[in-house]
Amino acid sequence: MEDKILIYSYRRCPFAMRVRIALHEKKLPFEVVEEDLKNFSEKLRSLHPEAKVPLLIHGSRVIYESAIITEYVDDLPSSEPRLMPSGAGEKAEVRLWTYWCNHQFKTDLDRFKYGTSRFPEAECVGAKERLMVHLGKLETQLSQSHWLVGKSFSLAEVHIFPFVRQLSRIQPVPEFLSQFKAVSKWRDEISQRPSVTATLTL
Ligand SMILES: N[C@@H](CCC(=O)N[C@@H](CS)C(=O)NCC(=O)O)C(=O)O
Repeated sequence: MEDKILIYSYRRCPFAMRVRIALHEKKLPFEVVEEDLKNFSEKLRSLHPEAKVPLLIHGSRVIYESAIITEYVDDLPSSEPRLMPSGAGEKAEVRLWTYWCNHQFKTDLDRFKYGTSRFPEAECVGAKERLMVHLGKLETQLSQSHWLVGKSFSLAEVHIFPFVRQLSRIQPVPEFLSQFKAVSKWRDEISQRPSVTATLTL
């Protein structure tokens, strides 16, 4: 692969973490422009219509939206392993987990984590209970199957793990997390993957 891959990232951003994990899993060399969340560079602002990280530049291509970037990276020729399963049904499952993460899990995680310092009180009421329902959904899946989709680590893990990690890094650690034993085991196993440990040092 000739063109250099450059990502605009922010160390603590779970969306950017998705992209860094995917690139490490695929063993694709890349360079990182570390952005300051409170003061994005002019370059990033000029390239991203919503001024957000992550953003990827590959040759003349500019790609944003983390789950679009990870699919792009996965589709690059001669890059292995494939992180998106090959069957139509399993592809749809990965995209459904991603949709659920972006629209449900993350929504309630943010309301639980930040509360009324960021969100209207009405949105925060019941956030913990909704989050526990979401964790129950993950727990059910991971009690039946080692991975979220199919028989191997996939983009479903790449997309969801950073948010489960974010939840478990809240201080004090939410006491209800220990109830979700399969989720905790899954998170701890993924935390040890070289792609994740490499990502955490960036
Ligand atoms: N849907 C986007 C979300 C990216 C996102 O929200 N990134 C945050 C940092 S974690 C950001 O850049 N926020 C800046 C802002 O919203 O002004 C994706 O998947 O890439």
